[in-house]
Amino acid sequence: MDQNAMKDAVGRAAVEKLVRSGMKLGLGTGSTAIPAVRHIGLLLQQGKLTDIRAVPTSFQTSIECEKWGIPLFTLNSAEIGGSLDLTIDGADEVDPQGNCTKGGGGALLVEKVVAYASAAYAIVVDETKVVGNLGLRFPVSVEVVPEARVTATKALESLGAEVALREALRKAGPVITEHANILLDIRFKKPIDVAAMETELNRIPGVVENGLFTRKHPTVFVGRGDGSVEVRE
Ligand code: ABF
Repeated sequence: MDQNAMKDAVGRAAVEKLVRSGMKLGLGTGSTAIPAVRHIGLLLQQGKLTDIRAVPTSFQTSIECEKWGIPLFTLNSAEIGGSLDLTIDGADEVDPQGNCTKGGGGALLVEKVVAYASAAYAIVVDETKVVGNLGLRFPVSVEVVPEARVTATKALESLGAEVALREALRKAGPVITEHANILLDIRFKKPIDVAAMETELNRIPGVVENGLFTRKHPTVFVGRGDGSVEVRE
């Protein structure tokens, strides 16, 4: 089964198992979360789902929702009131406890606000994203105000991380997030205490948010090469 078909299967499985009419939904970003958004759109168009109110986590997600006519709101709107029933999102890595790293897609800030405002949380990944320890292979993303680039880099290095500024492809200069910040991608040489590190990173002046997600226990949907989807509760 090719990668796209696998992502489709995992997105569909999460929607079928968890999404119900009347829900307030957080909708994630990335090539694995977007098929879930599409499936919600399809079910709405078919009349199999009704009264969905959605909060998108990025421009990419908003555009996909607009295509499918999924009703969009901000987290602050009266219709949402700052709390969601369920969020479905992708991840860069997920460990056996369900802790994740996110931010490779550049949208970690709103992804975290939305995830932590949700009663239930679901992560959709393919099997290559499942790791023993986070942050050793794929970097942890840290969103930083541009003025703190050097000071935050030094502070992150003092925590034992290798730090790289995320550069824009085919364009000189850094990636600028939807909230006008930069991203520092950090790698650790040995396993870290992920819950403690999530707190520690946010104590650095100028760090807006980081891509460690350890405070929500998600249902993890893992797409496999043979087309099956494993559900880890
Ligand atoms: C979002 O998109 C992020 O949390 C994560 O960084 C990225 C994963 O994208 P993909 O599913 O395309 O690998 O879900």
